[in-house]
Amino acid sequence: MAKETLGGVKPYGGPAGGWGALRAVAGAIRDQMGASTDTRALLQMNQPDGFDCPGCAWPDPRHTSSFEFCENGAKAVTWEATVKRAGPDFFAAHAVAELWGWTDHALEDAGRLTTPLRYDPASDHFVPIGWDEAFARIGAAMRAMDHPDRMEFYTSGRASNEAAFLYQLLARAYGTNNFPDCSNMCHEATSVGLPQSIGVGKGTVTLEDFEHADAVFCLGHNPGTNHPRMLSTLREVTKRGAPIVVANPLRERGLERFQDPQVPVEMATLGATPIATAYHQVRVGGDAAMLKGMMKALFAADAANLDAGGKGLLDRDFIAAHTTGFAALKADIEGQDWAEIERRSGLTRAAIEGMAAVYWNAERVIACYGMGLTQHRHGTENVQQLANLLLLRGNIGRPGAGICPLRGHSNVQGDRTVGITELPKEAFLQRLDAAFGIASPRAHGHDAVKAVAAMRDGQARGFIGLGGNLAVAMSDPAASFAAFRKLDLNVQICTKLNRTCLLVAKESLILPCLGRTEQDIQSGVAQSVTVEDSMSMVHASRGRLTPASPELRSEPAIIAGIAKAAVPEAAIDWDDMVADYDRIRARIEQVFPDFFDFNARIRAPGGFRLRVGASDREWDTADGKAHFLLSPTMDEDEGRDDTPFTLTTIRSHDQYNTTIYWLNDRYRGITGRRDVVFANAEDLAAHGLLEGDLVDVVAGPGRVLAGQTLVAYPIARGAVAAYYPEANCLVALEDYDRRSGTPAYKSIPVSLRKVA
Ligand SMILES: Nc1nc2c(c(=O)[nH]1)N[C@H]1C(S)=C(S)[C@@H](COP(=O)(O)OP(=O)(O)OC[C@H]3O[C@@H](n4cnc5c(=O)[nH]c(N)nc54)[C@H](O)[C@@H]3O)O[C@H]1N2
Ligand SMILES: Nc1nc2c(c(=O)[nH]1)N[C@H]1C(S)=C(S)[C@@H](COP(=O)(O)OP(=O)(O)OC[C@H]3O[C@@H](n4cnc5c(=O)[nH]c(N)nc54)[C@H](O)[C@@H]3O)O[C@H]1N2
Ligand SMILES: [Mo]
Repeated sequence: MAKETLGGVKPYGGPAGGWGALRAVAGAIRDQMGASTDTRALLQMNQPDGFDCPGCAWPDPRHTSSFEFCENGAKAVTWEATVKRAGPDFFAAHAVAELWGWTDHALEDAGRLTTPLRYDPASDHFVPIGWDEAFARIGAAMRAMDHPDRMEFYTSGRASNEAAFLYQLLARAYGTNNFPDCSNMCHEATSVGLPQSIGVGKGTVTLEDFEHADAVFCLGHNPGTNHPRMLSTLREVTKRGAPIVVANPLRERGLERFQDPQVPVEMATLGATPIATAYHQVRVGGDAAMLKGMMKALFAADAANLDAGGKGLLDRDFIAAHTTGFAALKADIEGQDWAEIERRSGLTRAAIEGMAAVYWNAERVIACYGMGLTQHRHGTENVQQLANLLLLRGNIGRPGAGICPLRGHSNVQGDRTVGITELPKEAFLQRLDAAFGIASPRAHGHDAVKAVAAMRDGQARGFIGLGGNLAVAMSDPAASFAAFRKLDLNVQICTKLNRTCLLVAKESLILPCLGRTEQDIQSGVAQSVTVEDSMSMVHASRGRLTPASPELRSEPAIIAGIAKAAVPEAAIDWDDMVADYDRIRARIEQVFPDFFDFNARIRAPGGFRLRVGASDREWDTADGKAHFLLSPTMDEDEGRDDTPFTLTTIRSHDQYNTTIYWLNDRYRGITGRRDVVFANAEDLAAHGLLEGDLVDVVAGPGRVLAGQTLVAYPIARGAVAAYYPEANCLVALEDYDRRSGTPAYKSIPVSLRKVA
């Protein structure tokens, strides 16, 4: 079928950003905020005195001057600041059985929740309930559990540091370390992999480092959609003439060309800045092979350089002084076979050598990466191979160089910092116990996959979600939906209705909370919360809008309400902390010494940076060294060669995780639909398929995504791509990285079955 006749599919010729982005913002405001609205909200985003953008975790360069434009930040804000409401009338009009049939988009588009709700099984409706009764019911259900490990405390990464800290305190006072969290599905490969390599599970660069980098590598992330403010940074890098090398199976417009809406000349002249200097369409799941190939090329070039009387291309002083494991890594890499590297990566040896040459010709290198590296069976090893590559030339812990994981939710990193972890360290638990007079449990708890498995198997009986939409975000909806339906208690603390709320248990409650954009008044005083961005900068965020409903409570207040009902015996003065968030911060400081002078330091414009040892070449590992680590395999996805295609799941330009704003994906040329599968044109021809054909995507018995339309797209051979969350039905719950628990959302072996 020709492009023109295939509905909603038309290649996009423009740059990322530009007028299309401005039009999209205007559309978002019109759609969600009506005529009467307060668009000032948008303008207060990331200002010294405003709120932190709930969009992404990319830092704001200024935090002190006017707001920085970002289309997808604007969508996140208008979606939250919408004038639409899902109040008691809405729930009286729609039974749960009916709502279940709505799309994910329609559920959230009903608007902001306004009042606490309890599920009434007799009528199959959610009905309003008072806060006190809601807390009493939750407390009673929690106290009825026969063991604290029956409860799962999920966190999605929008929660502030203050909310997350109280939440982990609640769970530990109650008696469990079951902390499934969104980062388990996201950068857990980073949180597990990097501490072993460099002693810290966070990025080592600051925004300023980008001003000094001589080359930037972008592996498996899509900033045009997911971290749009990063494009301004990348634009500056190319303007300086520093190369940007991309490894991504799909051609992503934001990595190719960017028209900066902040630059009037570019806008007026319709000019654009090219971003990538080299774009390598690595095979899906081919990064480990590519990274090993780059190191192999580097070792060879280093040897040749030494032979020719040079100093070599490795930073030998750094390696000797700061690392262990070099000899073993060298032997491992030199033992790899080029033919195998080419086959696994889908890139030619010449291409990989070219990438490596850019790497060794640059004095200072930053490597950025996202879900394309982490969401694989060997995601942890991928991250560690990237760290190896950087360590070989001392590219960690000096200006203009380092590793830069693109984090997910705007405060996912901060939530971890303040104690949301199923694997707590003993020293932290001792400080927590001393600060609050509790006896925290020592047994490690569940991550996200294990939590859903425990619910499925009946070991977990209760769930509280501090934000998020876990049942939809998780692999295998059939398994996760059934797991939720078996529960005794399902509590969702959220801003909008989503499918996880509709998975009713014996007792189900929806507790509506304030969003980032809204005023949070406690004891008559407007409160600020704090968040930590991708670069470990902690700063304050203060909402300005009038809350969507007078009945909304803040996340800290809701957590305190649950805590008082569930663990009344704990001698913790919850109300005192909630009355003034400075007191929560003082407690955070007491438990986490890195937050010294917390309340003073967040009052400084721009906040402060938390210590990241590796940024200063202080390696917080057992032996005080950075480690070269081996990966036993080059195959990220182990022996799954027998299916014709490997499917990766991606985000459209008009979604925020499970929140579907609209059905468009502008840069990939898709309008008004999401039921598409992107495939390489030559692969289509080789399999006797045509663009426009209707196919079922089959991952195994019972794992079928039916009725998708094929779209020819510049994507690596052998790869196909479909949207998350629709494609989650193709991922088995058991399909995850054994070391980090991260689901393998980015490499699913599939075949395509043409629908007659
Ligand atoms: N507007 C918006 N912003 C967001 C989000 C959102 O949904 N919408 N989500 C937030 C969250 S929670 C997160 S974690 C981040 C996610 O940010 P990203 O990491 O950018 O997320 P994805 O869209 O999942 O995929 C990234 C890229 O990986 C590529 N890719 C797929 N498979 C492979 C592979 O095997 N190898 C390589 N090298 N690349 C591959 C895809 O083509 C895609 O370009 O964004 C955050 N920001
Ligand atoms: N196939 C596939 N699956 C994936 C991924 C993938 O790339 N591919 N990515 C994974 C990743 S990286 C992530 S992070 C997860 C996302 O998993 P989650 O974080 O669980 O999901 P979200 O869609 O971000 O959550 C949306 C809901 O959060 C609530 N919410 C919004 N704002 C607030 C707030 O301020 N406070 C509170 N309390 N609630 C709020 C709203 O009710 C909304 O419905 O999905 C994972 N799943
Ligand atoms: Mo994420």
